[in-house]
Amino acid sequence: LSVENNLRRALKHGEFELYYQPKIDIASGIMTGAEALIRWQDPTLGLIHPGQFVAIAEECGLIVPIGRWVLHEACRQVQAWLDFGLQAVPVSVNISALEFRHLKFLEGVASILQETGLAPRYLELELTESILMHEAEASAQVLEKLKAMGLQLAIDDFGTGYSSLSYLSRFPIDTLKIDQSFVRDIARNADDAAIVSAIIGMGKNLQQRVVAEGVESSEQLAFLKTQRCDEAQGFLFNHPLPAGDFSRLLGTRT
Ligand code: G
Ligand code: G
Ligand code: MN
Ligand code: NA
Repeated sequence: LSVENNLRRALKHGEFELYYQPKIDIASGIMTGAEALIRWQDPTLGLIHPGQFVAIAEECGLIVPIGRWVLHEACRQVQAWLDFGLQAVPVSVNISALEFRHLKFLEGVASILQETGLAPRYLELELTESILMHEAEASAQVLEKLKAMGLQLAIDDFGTGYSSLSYLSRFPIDTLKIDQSFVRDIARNADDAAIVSAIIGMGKNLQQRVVAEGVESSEQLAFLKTQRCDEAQGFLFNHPLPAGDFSRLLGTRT
């Protein structure tokens, strides 16, 4: 209960912050996008990672207003980069099940885009397989509406949930993000290498971009390159960065 009260206070007092982690086009090395990752700057405890509070926020429903804040802040920030003349990239936002199923989710996304003036192609939503497969027909309809609005859609942690492959091909998904648990040992473990290759091949056939998450070594990157994986995200390139540091990265791009 006290964490819940602290989360309410954090929302009210502006203690949340977004960090941004670049996604890199493997063939060219160019940054193609970034994932927004929430952090909580508690006045006494310091920087708190989402692993320590997102599940609690989901249990008490506070993830809905927190998620709205995240979406608004991400859109506001990208529009600010554009207004500043920086070559901004699309930003991906993690969406919780409760947010996605909220009756006002679509309305909320639309009003945030309107309030911030951001072109919808700069916003990507990351959804997990379990979010989508729970009431798959209803999910498909929400996804179609988001696509009609012009947003990008990604499946996060791909491979860890269970997707019906027939649904997967019918959902209007732009991007598959391979979960980092499969990427970790690709250079050494033949089974993980086979799984990652299969996901890349499937993405190609379904015309979806494939992003490998958690890329930490040049050996992992070399393998992904041989398999023609589209993009990579991970500590090999950048850790998640505060907005100021990320802005400098945008400013120094050629
Ligand atoms: O760095 P990392 O600790 O940022 O993130 C840990 C987990 O928290 C990941 O599973 C990530 O998807 C989730 N997460 C990060 N930011 C957000 C957010 O803004 N909203 C939601 N719902 N989850 C987030
Ligand atoms: O579930 P999701 O994919 O949204 O979670 C992203 C999480 O992965 C965040 O906690 C982020 O900080 C973390 N992360 C990003 N890059 C790396 C990496 O190269 N290695 C590891 N171990 N974690 C990473
Ligand atoms: Mn994610
Ligand atoms: Na992920």
